[in-house]
Amino acid sequence: MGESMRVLVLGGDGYLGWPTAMYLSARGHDVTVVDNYLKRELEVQVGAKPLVVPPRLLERVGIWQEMTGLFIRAVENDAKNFWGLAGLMEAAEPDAVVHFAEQPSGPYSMMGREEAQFTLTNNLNTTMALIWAVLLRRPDCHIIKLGTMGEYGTPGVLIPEGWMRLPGLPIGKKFLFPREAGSLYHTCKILETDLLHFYCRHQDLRVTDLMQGPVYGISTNETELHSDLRTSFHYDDVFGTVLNRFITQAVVGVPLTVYGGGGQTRGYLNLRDSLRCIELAMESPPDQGEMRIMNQFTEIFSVNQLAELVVQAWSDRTGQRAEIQHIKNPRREDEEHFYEAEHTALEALGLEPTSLDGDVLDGMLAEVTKAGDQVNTSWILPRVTWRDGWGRPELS
Ligand code: USQ
Repeated sequence: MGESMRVLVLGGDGYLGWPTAMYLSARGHDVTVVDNYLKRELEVQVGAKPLVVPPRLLERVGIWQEMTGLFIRAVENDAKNFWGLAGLMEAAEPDAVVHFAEQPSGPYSMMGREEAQFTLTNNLNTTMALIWAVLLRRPDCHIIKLGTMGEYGTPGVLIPEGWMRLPGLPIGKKFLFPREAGSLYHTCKILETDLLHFYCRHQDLRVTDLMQGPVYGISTNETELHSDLRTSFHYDDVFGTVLNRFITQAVVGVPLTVYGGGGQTRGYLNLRDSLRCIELAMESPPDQGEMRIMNQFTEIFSVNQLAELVVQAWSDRTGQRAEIQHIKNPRREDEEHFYEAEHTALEALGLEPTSLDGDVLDGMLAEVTKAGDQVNTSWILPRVTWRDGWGRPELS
C-alpha cells in the first residue's frame, strides 16, 4: 500500500465514483466525495432507475464508517460551482482530484437540443471550475480526469495512448492523436482533453487523462460489505453500458439487444480494475505541466462476442438459452471495423487485468438475479436514436 494521500472524488454518488471512494478509503487514503445528485435527477427525467437505488451520500458514509471504522467526508455540492470547489480545495488540501462529475451518457446527449446543450455546458463548466480551483488554490494537485476511449472513435488504424509523433519533428514533440467521437457526450470529452492540455502547457497543470472503455461489473470487495454500500448499476437504454445490460436481459428473460450487426468492437474493463487504475494513476503522478494519457481497458470484444459470452454463462448457470436479437441500430457507428489500441501504460504501473471469464460472468448473473424482480423491462429497448433523438419533431 502506498503513502496515504488526500483525495477529492467529484461525482462520488455514481456507478464509478462511490466504489472508487470506498476503495481508496480502504487503502488508507483520506477521501472526500462531492456530488449534487444530478444523475438522480436525470434518471427521473428519462424514466430510469438503477437496479438498486443506493442511499444518499451522508447516509452511506455513515454505514461505511460503521462497517469499517473509516471516515469518508461527504459534500453535497455542485462541482461546477467554482467558489464552492475553491473553498473545498483550501479546506481539504487534496493531493489528487478524481473527476467523474459529469452527465455520463452518450444516448442522453443525443436526445435533443436541450440535452445536448446541457451536456456541453454542464460537463465543460465542471471541468473548467476544477481547472481554476486547482490553479488558484492548489496548483500542485494532480487532476485525474475520466476521459473515454470513445474520444478516438474507430479510426481504422492502431490507436496509441493519446499521442502521435510525426516524422521530421524534433524529438519529444508530439500531438494529440486525431479524435472523432460517436456522440455529443464523447465529443465533450474531447473538448475537455483539449482544455486540460491547454492549461498544462500554459499554467503547468498536472493531469492524467484516463481514456476508459465501457466498464462492466456490479460488485467490489467494498460494495459487498453491506447492502446499502452497493453501487448504482444501470441496465436501462440511457445509462446502462452494454455488458451490464446483457447480463440483466438474460436474467429477466428478454432477448439480448445487439444493436445492428454487432461487429462494433471496443476495449472493456472490469469495475474492480477501473478502481485499481485510478489508484495506480494517483500513486504515480505526472510532473507539473505534464498531460499524461493512458488507455484504460483490458480486453477487446465485439458486441456479438459479449452476447455469446452471456448466452454461454446463462446456459452454464441455468441450463436455459438466452435469446439474442439484432435490432435496428439506434446509433450511427461502424458495425464492422478494424480495432486495435495500445494499453500498456497502466499495466506498466502494476495493473493485473481481470479476464472476463465464466466465473466473472456467473458472479454478475448471480448478483443481478438477487434483485431481478426490481427490473423494469420497459427501460430495455432503446428509446433514443442518433437521427431522431427522443422522437422530437424538431430533430426529425
Ligand atoms: N450496444 C449494443 N446493445 C446495447 C447497448 C449498447 O449493441 O444494448 C453497443 C453500442 O451500440 C456500442 C457498444 O455497445 O457499439 C458500447 O455501448 P455502451 O452503451 O456500452 O457504451 P458507450 O455508449 O460507448 O459509453 C460507455 C459509457 C461512457 C464511456 C464509454 C467508453 O457510458 O461513459 O465513456 O462507454 S467507450 O465506449 O470506449 O467510449
